[in-house]
Amino acid sequence: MVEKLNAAERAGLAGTLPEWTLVEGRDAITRAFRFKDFSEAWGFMARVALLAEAQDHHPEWFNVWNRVEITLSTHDAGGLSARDIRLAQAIDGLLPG
Ligand code: H2B
Repeated sequence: MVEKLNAAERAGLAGTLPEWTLVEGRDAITRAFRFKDFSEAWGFMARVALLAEAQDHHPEWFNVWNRVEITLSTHDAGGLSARDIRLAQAIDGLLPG
């Protein structure tokens, strides 16, 4: 059983994942990414897919050409869990800078 984030963990979200925002109306976080072109966006998605498989935790996502939007939530928990934080941090780690 996966536990949802507690109040203290939620309070820390803005600090640990400043680029991610809470989704209105559901217990999930989201981040939008923009790349040079489709090839760059798809390359990023391929790297995210490998992370997701390694963590056995998978994104909900949307892609149009150079844009990728990723939403993370733990279906097994019915909301945000530490698995989402871990995957979001790993995704952020793929980006330059
Ligand atoms: N991804 C997400 N986002 N939430 C889950 O609850 C989840 C998952 N569960 N990936 C995993 C796979 C589960 O279905 C497998 C059986 O471990």
